[in-house]
Amino acid sequence: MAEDTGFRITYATMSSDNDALHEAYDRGIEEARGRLGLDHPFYVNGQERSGEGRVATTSPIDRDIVMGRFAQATAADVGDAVAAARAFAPTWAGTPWQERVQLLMRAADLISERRNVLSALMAFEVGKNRLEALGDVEESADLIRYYCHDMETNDGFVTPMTRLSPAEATSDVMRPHGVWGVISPFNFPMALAAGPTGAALVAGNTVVLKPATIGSLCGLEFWRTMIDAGVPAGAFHVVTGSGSVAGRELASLVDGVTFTGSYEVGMGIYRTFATDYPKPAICEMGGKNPVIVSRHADLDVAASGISRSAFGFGGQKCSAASRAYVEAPVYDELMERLIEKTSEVVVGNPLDRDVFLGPIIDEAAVTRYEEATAEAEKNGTVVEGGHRLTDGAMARGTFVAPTIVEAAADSWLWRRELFVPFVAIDRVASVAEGLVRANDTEYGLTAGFFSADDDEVARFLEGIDAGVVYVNRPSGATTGAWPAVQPFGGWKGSGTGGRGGGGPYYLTQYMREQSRTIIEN
Ligand code: UN1
Repeated sequence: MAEDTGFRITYATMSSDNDALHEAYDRGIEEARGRLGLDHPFYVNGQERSGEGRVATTSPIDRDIVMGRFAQATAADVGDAVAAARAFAPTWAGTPWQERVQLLMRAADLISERRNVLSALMAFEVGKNRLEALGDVEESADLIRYYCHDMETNDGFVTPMTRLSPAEATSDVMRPHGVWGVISPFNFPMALAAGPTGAALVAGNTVVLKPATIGSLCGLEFWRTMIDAGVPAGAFHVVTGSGSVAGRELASLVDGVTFTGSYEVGMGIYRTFATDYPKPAICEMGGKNPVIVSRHADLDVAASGISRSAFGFGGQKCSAASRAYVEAPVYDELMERLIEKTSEVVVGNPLDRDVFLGPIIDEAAVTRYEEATAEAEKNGTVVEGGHRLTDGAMARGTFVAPTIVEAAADSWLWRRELFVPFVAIDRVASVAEGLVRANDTEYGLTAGFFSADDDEVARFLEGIDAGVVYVNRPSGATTGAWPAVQPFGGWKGSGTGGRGGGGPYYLTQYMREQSRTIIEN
């Protein structure tokens, strides 16, 4: 059992000096160390499979830490996993929904119980700080709980309908599609595997999960926790391997798919998924999330919200704040406070108690960061940061300084998703101009606004094209949605649904309606 440290962690948790929590986490780190550097098979029907070849990954904290060597699934392995899931699908769909809910609630509790070791493994694997890693694990459990709760409040989605005569009875029943594929990203390696998997399973689909290569260990640990909790091995399978082989094959075989990742890959899946007949493809893609700061804003709150959302997990959330438009009269003061907040960001080993910003994911991310900095130097000004950090042990990892830039209006820095701790700021003459520029993007995921003026707030809410919006939020201007609190999903190029995860319209995407009329004689 995880000790009850009496402290609830979400992404909105700003700090924790709770000793019991940290001591429990420290023990999680020690347990996690014992699980590093091992060989990992993947699992079809609970049976180990070795695929073809293994890929070793290292920790972004320190290239000398080998996370593990992960078996690479071939197209044939993925075919076997989908066939196994298909064979079990009628049994799982035929299991009373109350039993599915009971099993999944147990799985959610087991995830919470194991949160310290799971989040420490995650910190090693992707470089999340303590609160962000604990948040990711607890979000996984809460997403599953939310979908179970949704199933219960809707009575299993069985609805009695109107009778045209006493002899006629019609019920409306939401039923699963069959086999669901889940392709999850590195940045929320538990939550973005657990959320779609939990929804698909509680709805009665069987699932094949393909986690990102960096994130495979968390994916496998999530799978094991579900199986340990009693989810049948026929209902949930996991394959590790590349996106171009295993991911592509998975998307070609399943009845429904949930992909979270880049716009390019997501749109590719969305365009090609349905070949023979229409099938659901839920794609959650990128963001280029804007913040608007009005002259009526509390600037301290705004600076805090921007800093936390631009630099939290190194800007590697699709919800990260990457653009800020500030009304001219408060621009200088906002910039001053933002520089101050940024200089207070503690960068270093994310396993350490007081570190906020760990490494970014890999060398390719460092290259993107360096290209963005070069563009700001050429076409604007680097106000703060802009360099790789190599002091001491950081030399063995992929650490960079949190960065604030000013950039010319036509710079690509305003358009391209970077996924690094990097925010561009500009002056605007009015909130209306801020809105026009905020919406000038192919994306529409999250957005933030800071103002004490209610009319302005109403205009922002009406005018902004984004699925998740926050007003005057110091814990995150654009990040930190929590299940049952902020449904999370994007508009435009950010997502297919406009029906957020952890919200009331998500689960039914995993089901199809059957209207059943029976004439009694
Ligand atoms: C993602 O980064 O892919 O609101 C989505 C947040 C997180 C976002 C997760 N729940 O910041």
